[in-house]
Amino acid sequence: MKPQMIGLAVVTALIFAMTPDEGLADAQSCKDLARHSLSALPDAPTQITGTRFVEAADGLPAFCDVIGYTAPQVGLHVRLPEDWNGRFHMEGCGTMCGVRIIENADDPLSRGTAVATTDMGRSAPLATAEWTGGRPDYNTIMRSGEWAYNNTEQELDFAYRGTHKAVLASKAIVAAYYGAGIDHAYWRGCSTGGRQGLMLAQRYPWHFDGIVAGAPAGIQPAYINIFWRTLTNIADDGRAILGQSQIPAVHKAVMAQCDGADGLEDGVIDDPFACAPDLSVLKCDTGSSSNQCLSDDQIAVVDRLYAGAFLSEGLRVSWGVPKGGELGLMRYLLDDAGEIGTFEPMAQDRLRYTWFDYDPGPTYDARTFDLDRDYPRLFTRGFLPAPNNPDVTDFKRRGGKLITYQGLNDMLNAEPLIEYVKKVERVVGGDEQADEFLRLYLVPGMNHCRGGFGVDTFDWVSEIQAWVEDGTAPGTVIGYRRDGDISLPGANAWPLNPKTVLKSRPVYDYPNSARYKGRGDNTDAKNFEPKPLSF
Ligand SMILES: [Ca+2]
Ligand SMILES: [Ca+2]
Repeated sequence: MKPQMIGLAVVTALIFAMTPDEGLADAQSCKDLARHSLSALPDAPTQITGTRFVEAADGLPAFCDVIGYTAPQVGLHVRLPEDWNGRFHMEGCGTMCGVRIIENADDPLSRGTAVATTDMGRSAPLATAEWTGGRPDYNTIMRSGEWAYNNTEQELDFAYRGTHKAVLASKAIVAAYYGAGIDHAYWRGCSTGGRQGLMLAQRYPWHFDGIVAGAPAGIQPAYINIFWRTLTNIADDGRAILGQSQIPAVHKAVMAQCDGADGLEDGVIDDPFACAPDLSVLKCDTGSSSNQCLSDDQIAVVDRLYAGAFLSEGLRVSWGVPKGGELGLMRYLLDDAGEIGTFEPMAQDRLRYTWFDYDPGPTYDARTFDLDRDYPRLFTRGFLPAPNNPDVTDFKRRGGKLITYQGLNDMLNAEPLIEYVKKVERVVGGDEQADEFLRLYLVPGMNHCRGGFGVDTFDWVSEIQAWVEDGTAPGTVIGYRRDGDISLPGANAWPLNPKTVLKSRPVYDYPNSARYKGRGDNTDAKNFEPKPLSF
């Protein structure tokens, strides 16, 4: 400890000795916050419906826990730490939201940052686990679309307005509590959270200084891949052609042909765009298919799944399954060959309640979807939540920084994000201009947001902070794979406990992907180098 720091420690100790109820004072200001009126906040009249003071524990500092909503019914959850560092972090949501999982922001909170999240305008019952004494079934809430039935108002909130209002309200709560302005504001989210992040850069460029937008959903306004995969596997008699239990054999055959092509057999295809597997190896010798081999019809399905969807005039309307990501098909091919083909609930709800101009409603059967007839009908509403405007020049001009990333095994497809980033580059005047504020990282082997066979844990918070606050742009970023853990890093996550790290890998900004140099420990990042992807 430096001498002046010892001095500071002594002074701090004296202050605490002189004011023994320092913690209580904060508990009092947290209590007072509940009576603070924000009902006249411009564009976001807000009610704080509850506050409680939470003592420091489990790696988190003491904080004031705040719930409330902003008009019309956009739910908020805000956490205000003691010893605030002047930063504001907002955490994105997932799928169709309706929940406030503030625990996902534990890592910035543990560093002294004020954190917030929103349900995007749809406050489902039991949306806030900790306040209801148990963990609600988040997935059922988030994957259900009934709320959007003939409900344009809430669909607007889900598209962009709710997030905007929640930002206004959360920032006002932070300012009211600390009596001071925010120094730096950050957004982090993946999937729907990534969509929210891009949308903020596009529509509200003044809200955040730094945005981390992972696997943004819906850049293709009607991302029909989430149900087309099921649809293209249903025969005329309604039965599934390829069975769910056959998918592992397909994955195995693809890995046998493409995994080692990058110089390392590690379960990860570093350049899936270069992988062109010969599927004939899967063909059964005898007439009947099994979990080990496929019929001609089944191989034709796999071919279609990889190729993606096209209108009969030739226009591509969806990208295909990423090579190496086949196991992600499990949730789209719910049935075994010969069973009645059924759709994943969320995919079906998108069609029933959110994409058509007039919601067909709960009786709609996705099997009746005709690509040529119905795909062009999805655009009036499908465009509402699509974060696809490449003109983010105002965000750049304001000094905003944007990191976006996606897994290359992601069933939501990375290709639309790559194409979007290329459009942004053209709009801002080229590669170099884009480099001043934008980085795209593609992560080999990672599924949607996390999981899969590659690394899936990154300290994006430190990367974006360093870029915004010190002007240090992210270069090579190290990703980690943790033992059995694909959850978001919690409090005290960084630096990661080395005992929990199985491997680390560098990720390079697009167009590069990491390749093994050919010698040395292949779990160590330093033995990899950048090579351009084929897309
Ligand atoms: Ca490999
Ligand atoms: Ca609707």
